[in-house]
Amino acid sequence: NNHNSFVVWFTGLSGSGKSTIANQLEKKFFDMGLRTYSLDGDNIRSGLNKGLTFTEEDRTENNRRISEVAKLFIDAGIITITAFISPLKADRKHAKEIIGADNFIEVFVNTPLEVCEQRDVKGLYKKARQGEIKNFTGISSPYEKPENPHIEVKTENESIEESVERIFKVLQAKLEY
Ligand code: GGZ
Repeated sequence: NNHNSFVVWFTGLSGSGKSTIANQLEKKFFDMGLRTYSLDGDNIRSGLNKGLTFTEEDRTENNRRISEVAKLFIDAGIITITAFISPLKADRKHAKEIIGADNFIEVFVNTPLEVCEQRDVKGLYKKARQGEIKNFTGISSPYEKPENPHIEVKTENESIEESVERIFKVLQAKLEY
């Protein structure tokens, strides 16, 4: 019953552009009349995962619960997009196992730390450097790059629109008509 549904699992640093790309991708599916749902910090860390911190243990639990929720969404036939840092290889591997390899598309938003830190849209990198935020990904907590993502996006080389289009084309090939 999960024809036509899959999880697009974004991974990348804070400020890499995951959410922006995810939102534009979702709009493309919406315009095609397809049902989608995006899971992100705004709807998961504020509710279901309220109380989880940024320790390694809590990130693992955060990512595990997201995977289980994403699985329910694809069972419901909904294209599901997740936009979380998901910094640990083992956690992404586990996500793929929970969701099912056939329904799991990993997209690595490979924006270098220097660029994310330069942008510092929310001022979090500055706070992390000053020690005001602990366990900050890329500064005081690891980010393990995926070695074999289905799709890799480099936001310095490509516009957001181009990245979205490239991801969309790969996913279109997975859709059944
Ligand atoms: C990383 C943090 C931290 C720490 C707060 N480390 O750019 P944002 O603000 O909007 O996105 C980041 C978000 C990361 O949460 P995730 O649930 O995606 O992370 S994980 O998959 O690792 O569980 C950032 C904000 O939360 N934030 N503290 N210490 N990002």
